[in-house]
Amino acid sequence: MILHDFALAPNPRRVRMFLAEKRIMVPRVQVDIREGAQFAEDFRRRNPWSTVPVLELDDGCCIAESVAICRYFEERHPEPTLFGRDAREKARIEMWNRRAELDGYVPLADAVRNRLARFADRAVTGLPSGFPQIPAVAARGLERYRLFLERLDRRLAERRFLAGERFSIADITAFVTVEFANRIDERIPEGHRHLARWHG
Ligand SMILES: N[C@@H](CCC(=O)N[C@@H](CS)C(=O)NCC(=O)O)C(=O)O
Repeated sequence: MILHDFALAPNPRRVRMFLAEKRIMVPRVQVDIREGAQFAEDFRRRNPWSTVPVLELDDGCCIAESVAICRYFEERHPEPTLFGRDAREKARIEMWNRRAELDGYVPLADAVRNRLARFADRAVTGLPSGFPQIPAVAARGLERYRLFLERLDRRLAERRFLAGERFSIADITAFVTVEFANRIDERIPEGHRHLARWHG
């Protein structure tokens, strides 16, 4: 088994945090997406969508998508659970993880990719060119990300972690998102003290 990783990228970081929580060691290889290694033919054979992370199993089966990879490890190593135990907890964690990804990570990624010079003509992940940056998309992404932080702060006023009293995959997704925002110098706003407590 090998994890196709890139140390500087947020989605592979989700998987690395997940593995660290479960104390699982997996051999890793770096795919330097800043140098375009995700577009090399041998990588595209593993994941035609040209994104990391990818988990390659011993029989050659390749699993892309960070949450799918995390689910694989949850099945193989159930303890400590990061996806929940019973129907209710599993559903709550799924709900918060989807919110963190769809209302937090995705808008923020739009803001980052439509703003940083490094992504000029590459505003869409996994494509080498042909997608110019659109400043209005960056602005809307940032607005939505800030709204997400407000909601997160309100939620964390009531609960220790996103989905309740147990740390979960939802916290990992949200944490990596908040860290990713540093790329565009977007910090946790002053008044968000519950969010600041959770972030540590
Ligand atoms: N939904 C995917 C997103 C993967 C993704 O966007 N990966 C980025 C790194 S964080 C990537 O590989 N980017 C390649 C590129 O920019 O072309 C997942 O959760 O794994």
